[in-house]
Amino acid sequence: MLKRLDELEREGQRELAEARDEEALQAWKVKYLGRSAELGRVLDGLRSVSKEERPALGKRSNEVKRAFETALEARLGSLASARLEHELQRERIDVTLPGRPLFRGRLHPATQTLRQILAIWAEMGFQVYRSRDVETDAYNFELLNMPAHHPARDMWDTFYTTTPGVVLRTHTSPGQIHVMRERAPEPIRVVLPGMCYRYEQVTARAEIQFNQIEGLAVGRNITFGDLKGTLTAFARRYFGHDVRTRFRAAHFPFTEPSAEMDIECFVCSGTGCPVCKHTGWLEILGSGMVHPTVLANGGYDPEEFSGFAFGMGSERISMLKHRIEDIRAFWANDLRFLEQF
Ligand code: FA5
Repeated sequence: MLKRLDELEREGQRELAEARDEEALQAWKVKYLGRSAELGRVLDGLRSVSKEERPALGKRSNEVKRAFETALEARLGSLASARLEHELQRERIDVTLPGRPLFRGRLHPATQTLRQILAIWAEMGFQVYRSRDVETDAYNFELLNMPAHHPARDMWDTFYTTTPGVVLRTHTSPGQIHVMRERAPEPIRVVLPGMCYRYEQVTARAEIQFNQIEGLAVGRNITFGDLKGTLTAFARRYFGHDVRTRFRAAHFPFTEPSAEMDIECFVCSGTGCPVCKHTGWLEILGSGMVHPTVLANGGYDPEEFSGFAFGMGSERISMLKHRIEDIRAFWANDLRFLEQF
């Protein structure tokens, strides 16, 4: 009997070593450790063995059983790790590696500037009013106090459409008439952002399309002092609290009096440099008190109401703030430029 147990152990271990997959291991388990396995039968038959033989035989049977169980456990373990190894080789994905960064788009620098400027005007109580890009001659010129053949029309080189009397707006000022006609006789405090179009020679400072932000305030007691105070407050919020400003007399047919506002050149602090063309000042906007004719065209009695208006080119302002030397960079779609913002 003991001899048979030794043989059984050898056979079992040999067959176990030959089992290649889980199915074979299961079959091996049934054969060597199952209910009707030979080893089980030996243990069952212990009672019929003589008292003297019984302890040695029992001990040996249990040894073989434990040896089989341990060996099976080890084989199952090594099979599982071999399978894992195989899977890892096949998949070749290392889930512990950091992910690839996704390319994130960003807002165009012109949009960023528009939003920054509009946010400041919003803080100062100005609502955004959107007006159309394609305008009639009447809104772009006539209602702004520039009748047909008025020489001031030459200030704006205009794109005419094939429809007579329809133009691409040359400035955001026609929006003034739209908003006044919509709101009269209520007080107004709005900013009107939008693209403007001019049939101009394209240069480092001038594009054929550019954004302007118009502003309009209409009420009963609005003075030139309000205009100066409001525009100075804006310049301080946008360019920094100690920026110096100045107003110069100018002419626009739709404002009287009219003024252009300059800020002190922040490159040279006013001492003169190529950026400010050695004047120490940089022009940022045109402005003035709304002309009585324009107020009347908008539906406000100029005897009772007054107002101020201004118009700034937002790309030009962005160029000053970020020291951009050529306005053409805004619409050239060059990622090297765009990615800097
Ligand atoms: C006007 O267009 C007036 N409508 C502004 C205004 C509004 C005055 C309300 C009074 C009351 P001007 O043509 O100067 O003015 O243009 C205003 C701003 O637009 C300029 O200061 C400049 O910043 C910008 N701008 C004008 N032409 C161009 C251009 N070709 N390319 C880029 N920006 C331009």
